[in-house]
Amino acid sequence: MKRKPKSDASQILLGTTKNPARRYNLTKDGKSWVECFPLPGDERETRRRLMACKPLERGSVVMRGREVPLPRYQGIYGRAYTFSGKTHDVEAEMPLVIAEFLAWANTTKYVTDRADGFTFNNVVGNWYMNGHQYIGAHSDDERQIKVTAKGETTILGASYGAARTIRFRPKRKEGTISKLDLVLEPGTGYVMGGTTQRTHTHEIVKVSGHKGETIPPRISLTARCFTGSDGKKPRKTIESGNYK
Ligand SMILES: O=C(O)CCC(=O)C(=O)O
Repeated sequence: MKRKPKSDASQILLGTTKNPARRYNLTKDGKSWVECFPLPGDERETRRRLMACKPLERGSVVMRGREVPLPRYQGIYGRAYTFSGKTHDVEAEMPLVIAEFLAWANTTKYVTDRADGFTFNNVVGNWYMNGHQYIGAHSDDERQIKVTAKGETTILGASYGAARTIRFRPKRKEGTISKLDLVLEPGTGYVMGGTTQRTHTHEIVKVSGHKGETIPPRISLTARCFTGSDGKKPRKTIESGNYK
């Protein structure tokens, strides 16, 4: 009898940030990774301040030539960001709670341990009002953010409010690249580092049905280092995955 060839399916990792401060390698060579850690400060108070600056409109993206609303509220601070067919302009003002987050992000080892002048200069805020709101699988457009000579990028995230799952999926099926489902508990920081944007997509998983309705709001802030000048369009816009 012919044996079925051994599946080449990716390893599936499951994680939670209940006990943060750990690194998950997404590739066997350890070049793509996610690290999580407890955030400083009072989570409830930060969440309250962030809820007070939720954008009024959901905003939109362009998918297959059509303008469609984002399935969450989103604000861009510091530098404009082009994705999914359009340039998302910065909000007129950066709320103090977001400016404080950006200043803190620039004191972390992800900045201070580097000798290349890397500084976070942009924050994307996402407000997911219940489990039905999500962000689809995507990876960051490396033409807009700082990439090292080794092809590494650093994106620092912070999660407040409801615990939600961030899912990392390998872009290639073959090999030993892992899929990771990481439950982000309130008050957790995470860094997507190394070559993660090249090898994996990430998303906040949608929770459908009644269960989704009952999930309280979650707010995330992600800090990036943009290399272009403010509001300048990159050479091309991206339409990566179903980023919406
Ligand atoms: O809400 C999150 O933690 C993820 C945000 C995200 O995927 C992004 O900013 O690219």
